[in-house]
Amino acid sequence: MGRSLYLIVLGPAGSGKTTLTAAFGSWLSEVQEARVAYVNLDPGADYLPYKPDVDARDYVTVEALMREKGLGPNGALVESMQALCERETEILEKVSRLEADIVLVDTPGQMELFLFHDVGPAFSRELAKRGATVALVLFDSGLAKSPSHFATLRLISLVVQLRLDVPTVAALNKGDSARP
Ligand SMILES: Nc1nc2c(ncn2[C@@H]2O[C@H](COP(=O)(O)OP(=O)(O)OP(=O)(O)O)[C@@H](O)[C@H]2O)c(=O)[nH]1
Ligand SMILES: [Mg+2]
Repeated sequence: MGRSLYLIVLGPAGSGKTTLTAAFGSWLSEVQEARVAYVNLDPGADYLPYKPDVDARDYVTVEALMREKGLGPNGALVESMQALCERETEILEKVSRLEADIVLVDTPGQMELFLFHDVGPAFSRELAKRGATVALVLFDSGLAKSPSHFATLRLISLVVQLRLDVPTVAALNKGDSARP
């Protein structure tokens, strides 16, 4: 089995991670004829426009934690990151078995939880041992309205690079909805 390229898609809430994961994956498989696999690491995801080959929600969901432990959405999200960390070996084993040229990894909306908890760095470190790993950090282009906005986005992507310790590409997304 050949080694895969892992692309970890990150970005602030609503920056278009899930939509881009699905659209980029379709383009890669249909136009580039690449073998694509999808990993969802967002335990809070409701609907996904792609079919995940490995899904965090098989291990933990934010909804179940809220119901079973009486937690609010943020408390449940923090707890779900801990649960993912505990199942990390199992999840990574599944990811390692994927036969794909490129594995697209969709991450939680609350980027800071994934980054500042152990879970994000632990996953990227382990993926990087298995194949070339790159982080793609998306920003809603509507937020880059001035040089200071743009500098802030660059700083956020630097934080991603420092935490995940893999090459990081920052990209302005939702270009069609940007207003002058
Ligand atoms: N106009 C426009 N809307 C987009 C684009 N990409 C995503 N959206 C919309 O933006 C919203 C958020 O998109 P998602 O793909 O769910 O974003 P996300 O970063 O995965 O969101 P969370 O996981 O909740 O943080 C949805 O309503 C999408 O339809 C785009 O390129 N252009
Ligand atoms: Mg999403």
